[in-house]
Amino acid sequence: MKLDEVVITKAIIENFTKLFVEYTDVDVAIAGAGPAGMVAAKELAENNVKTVIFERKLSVGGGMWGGGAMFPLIVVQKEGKEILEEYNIKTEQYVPNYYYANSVESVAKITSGACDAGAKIFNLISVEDVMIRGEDKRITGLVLNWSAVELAKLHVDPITIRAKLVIDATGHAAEVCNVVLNKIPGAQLKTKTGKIVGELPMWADIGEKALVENTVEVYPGLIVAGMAANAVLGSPRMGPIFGGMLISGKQAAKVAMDLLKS
Ligand code: 48H
Repeated sequence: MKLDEVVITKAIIENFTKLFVEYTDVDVAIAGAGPAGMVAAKELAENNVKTVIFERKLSVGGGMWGGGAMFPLIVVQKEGKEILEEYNIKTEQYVPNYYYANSVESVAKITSGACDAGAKIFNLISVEDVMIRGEDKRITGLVLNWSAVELAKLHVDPITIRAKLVIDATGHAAEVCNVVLNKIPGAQLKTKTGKIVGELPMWADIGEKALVENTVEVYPGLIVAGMAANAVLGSPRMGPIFGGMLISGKQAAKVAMDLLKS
């Protein structure tokens, strides 16, 4: 049978549109497909929570690909190793409680885990704003545009999806939390200052431990996860140890599921 390029084109456009329309109304929308966002997505989808991730870049994986200073290995502690093993990622012990894994294998298998669980990942789409409703100006969705539009600095109006909850997993920049503070008059985050406290200098032990308790609903309808959680709540960065990101992803899913039930 001869191949017809127009059939290929229709297969892509028709099916992308169908899928995207299905995901304009979800339980949980996640901004950012780094390790924290993707682990959260897997946990949620596995529990039949309709979950979508929007990722600005062409590739998912955030800061995990590059390991530490482009040496493609990540380090995790015992709890992190156990999560990597859930994804079938090979780990080796270096010294007690320090394990390492290949960063490329880690991204590939974490991505695969999220997809297999049923989470939908849309790449090349940037979250540029939030949708709000009600007296408490609750977050009720995300405002999206093609990353190409953002990169080209074109003025093209965005589109919107509705979500019962949003997770800000955008890493150091905590972009969704910044939007909330910059655009919602009088918005207060549930942090000690009501604002983004800001990330503290490197202190791996404290930074890793802080991640679980920093993974909270910081604003009505908005949960913060991963590096964004430490940036918003004011805890240290931790360098190329990734256990906390994975644990925070799981915690974000738990917080979301508890909120969806309440
Ligand atoms: C769509 C967006 C937007 C947007 C950003 O940076 P990440 O890997 O984030 P985490 O929290 O999963 O992991 C953090 C980790 O990679 C890290 O940076 C560590 C451990 N640092 C320690 C240290 O000391 O420096 O992924 C975030 C993702 C990226 O893929 C972005 O492209 C994406 O979010 N993103 N996607 N819309 N507005 N903003």
